[in-house]
Amino acid sequence: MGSRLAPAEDIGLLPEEVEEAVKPPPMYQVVLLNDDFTPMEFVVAVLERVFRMPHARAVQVMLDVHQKGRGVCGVYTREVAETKVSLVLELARDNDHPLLCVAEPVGE
Ligand code: TYC
Repeated sequence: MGSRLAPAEDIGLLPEEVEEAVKPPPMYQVVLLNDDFTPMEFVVAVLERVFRMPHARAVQVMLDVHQKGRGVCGVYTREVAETKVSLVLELARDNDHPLLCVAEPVGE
């Protein structure tokens, strides 16, 4: 049959499994929470390092969180979002800061 791919049903996939396989994955936003103790420069450094933000953007996001209480740092697949949350919490704990960060499904 030349180089054509087998139809999904020929390799044992049910229509709903095909549907699931081609759907884009659910996305999660990583949200940074404000607190009264974590130094601003530390938050900026975390945003630069973990979320690869340029300095000016990191300052802007930090100030936004400082003023509004929370802010989205980025949107990722679940595993990547959870890894970024763990990295932020580890950096915060290693430096004795109470900085908090959570991942939540987009659209909640
Ligand atoms: N509110 C902190 C301060 O005044 C700064 C801060 C910003 C802390 C953002 C956490 O996610 C945060 N030092």
